[in-house]
Amino acid sequence: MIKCRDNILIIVIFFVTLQENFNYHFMKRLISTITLCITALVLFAQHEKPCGPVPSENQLRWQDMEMYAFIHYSLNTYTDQEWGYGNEDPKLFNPSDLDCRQWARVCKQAGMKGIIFTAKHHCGFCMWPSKYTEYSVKNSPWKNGQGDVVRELAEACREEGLEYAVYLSPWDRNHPDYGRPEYVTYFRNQLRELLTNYGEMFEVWFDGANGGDGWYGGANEVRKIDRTTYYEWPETYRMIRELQPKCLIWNDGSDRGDLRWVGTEAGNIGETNWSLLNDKGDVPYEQLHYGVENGNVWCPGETNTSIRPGWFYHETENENVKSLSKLMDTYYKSVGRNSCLLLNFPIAPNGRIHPTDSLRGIAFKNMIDEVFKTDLAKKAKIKKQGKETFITFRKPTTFNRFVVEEDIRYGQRVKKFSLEAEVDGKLVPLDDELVTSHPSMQGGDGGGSLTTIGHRRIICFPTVNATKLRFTVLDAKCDPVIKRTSVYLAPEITKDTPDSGEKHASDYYIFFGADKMMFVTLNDESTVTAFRYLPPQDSREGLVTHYRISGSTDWNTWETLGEGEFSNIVNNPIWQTVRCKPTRAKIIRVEGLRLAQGHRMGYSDIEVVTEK
Ligand code: FUL
Repeated sequence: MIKCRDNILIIVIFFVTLQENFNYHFMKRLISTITLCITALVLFAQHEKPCGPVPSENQLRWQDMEMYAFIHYSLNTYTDQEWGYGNEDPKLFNPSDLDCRQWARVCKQAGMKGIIFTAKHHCGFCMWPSKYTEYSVKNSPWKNGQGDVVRELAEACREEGLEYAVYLSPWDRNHPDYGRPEYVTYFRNQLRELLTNYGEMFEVWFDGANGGDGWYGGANEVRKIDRTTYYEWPETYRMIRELQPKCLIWNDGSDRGDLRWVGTEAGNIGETNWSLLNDKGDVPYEQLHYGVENGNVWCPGETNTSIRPGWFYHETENENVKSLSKLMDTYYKSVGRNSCLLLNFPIAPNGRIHPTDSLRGIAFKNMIDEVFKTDLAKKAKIKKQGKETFITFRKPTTFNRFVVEEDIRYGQRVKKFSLEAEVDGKLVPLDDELVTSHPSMQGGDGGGSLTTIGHRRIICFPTVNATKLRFTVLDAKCDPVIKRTSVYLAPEITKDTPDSGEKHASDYYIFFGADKMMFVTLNDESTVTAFRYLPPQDSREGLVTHYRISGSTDWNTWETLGEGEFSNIVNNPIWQTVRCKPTRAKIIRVEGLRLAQGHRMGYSDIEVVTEK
């Protein structure tokens, strides 16, 4: 619009000059009228000035990416863990068939516009030969220590025309100095290597998991840090801005980056989603998930989730790759809610994306293309009348998706809107069938409960056959600037539930022996091969982060089946599986050695896996 306004001004000057050179009365009048009209246009264009905070050039470019991939790959891939402790042997890293080009090809075909790679996860192992540590690929057998995964991936992305970026975990369970100022210098040195040696990056992702127990050079202790001060983020941000001016900064802490986490790893953002936060202070879950309506900085939400339950590859999850309907649901609840989707593809131990994940990713992209192939509004008459838009179809038309976009260059404006379809001569309200939460936002006033729009809002509703659609902006911060209204008919897809293919004991009885001790008694003595725990889903209360599991046949002698940490269970409260050597047991004892919150251990579901 700015450019357009400049052009209009040039035309005005042109006509004024032209007018001065004409003597004919008629021509003079005609030219004055045209000049007047154009001046009115200029004034109108000026009317569309920003309303509240607006996105930067970088944020605008980012928003248009819509979908990009995460790749989780590290020593965890070889230890079957989600979080390494920091003492895992670098010699474990020896993929037979590592192929970054395969990753890039798959991601591209899955509709991803870029890749963010775990250059360093919490275990501290570096996937590039950093000169600041020995804990890296240079001490692995892969390519005799001469390899550099970050370089191979950066090159593969460039070849495929994908953007490239890195994840650098601030928490480092390997480094002896973690928790001391020396570590922050080390962290910054590593970041500088990544920012300078591998070409342009579109984003830098810093994880929010910070501090806890770890190896720390052999200290084996708990180290706590103050997230708001320890890393001296403002200094690090200055370095990033200087070295990579086009790079977006991800942060979920108190220092405002360019993007925010959405408070969950389940793959959804609030149906009400303001791309705004306040520039100061901590950001609680509600603000991460829904944004802040009157926030004073532009900070859009990035929805991150994995194509499998976990972030790293686990063979046991091969049957649990997300279904097409689940992925579409994620798409509607991220891209369709004014967010971008960061979808993770884990790398298997051979160094490639597993075929099930790649096929599912590609099917996902095909389905998106299929749904949004034909905009039915293109064949209809669209009439704007104040805050209402009428889409009148030539004949009764069947549809179930509505897409609307604001021109966010002028800020995010719409607070509330409604959607109605004319069916058999009567207007029926259309609600977002994917909205289940946030009661304060439920208007319950028939189609008036739809809230924010932003870059794009997709409304899914049961299929209707209608002659007309009415879209009404009911409340907005300033005059709405709507740039798209489209209508689609999405094919039905069956909701399939993946099956893990294992036998689970169904005849058991659970009781608590103490606040943090649970017993599971099986009807018959069996050979137990795994224990599974689904933590509480709605709160951290009672959620077990560290466990010990034992089995017994007689209540007297107990054999330990497993002991350890349920890594990342707070942010990603999925089923946790503890495998054990086949052990005869009738009673399983579960001890919650540490809880995320509260005093009494909690659970949503329990499974005992036995030999058939
Ligand atoms: C989390 C981490 O702790 C997980 O391991 C994973 O990397 C995810 C993307 O972020 O907070």
